[in-house]
Amino acid sequence: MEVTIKADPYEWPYDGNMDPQHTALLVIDMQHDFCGSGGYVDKMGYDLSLTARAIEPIKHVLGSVRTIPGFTVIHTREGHRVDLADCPPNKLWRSKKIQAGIGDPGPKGRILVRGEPGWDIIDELRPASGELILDKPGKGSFYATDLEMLLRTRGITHLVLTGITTDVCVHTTMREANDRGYECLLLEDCTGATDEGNHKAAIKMIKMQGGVFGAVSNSQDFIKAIQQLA
Ligand code: C5J
Repeated sequence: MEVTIKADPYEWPYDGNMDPQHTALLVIDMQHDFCGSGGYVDKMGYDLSLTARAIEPIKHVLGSVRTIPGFTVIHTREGHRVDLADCPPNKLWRSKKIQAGIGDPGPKGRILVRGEPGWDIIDELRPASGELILDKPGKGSFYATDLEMLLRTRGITHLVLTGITTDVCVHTTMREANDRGYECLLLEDCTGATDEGNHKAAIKMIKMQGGVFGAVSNSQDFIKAIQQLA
């Protein structure tokens, strides 16, 4: 059975069939630091509801994907070593400049530091047994990680992207994945940014030039399509 997803600017994937054996769902940085109170985004003073709104749609997508044998799920976490040895000095400086210093103490522990409560994935989207977890020091999921190796080892060629934030970690990952030849789909309601204008712009950018980085769909259309595989 051929499964395709209703998407913009083209029915996804380009090659006419979404094969779960060669597709991975990426859930990017659904950590307290990015959508929970007392975390990094909260400390920066942004509206948490803009990132937290992705939680429920992602929960439904995960529930659906988990019923399909062979569908790879990868959760990512942005964060740094306890001694911040992997935190570039300019990243650290910028964070301190806006009173959200990486490594500084906060209500959810040290900001963006591995092992701290704020760095943890939120309870609602806790990875299930067998799902992969990837720690990254930067915004993109490929830089300084073994993501490429994990995908190649499993023969994955197609990526479905969810998570936060749309304009930073999700976009960086999607752009890099696209350059590496992965066929990418972003689920719009499963993402969110710290600024609504940036979220909308990030979505628009993907759809330019016939889908310059891939295509955009939503949780409902994605779930409807993959239910045929369950
Ligand atoms: C940011 C992320 N926004 N996960 N990180 O700093 O998008």
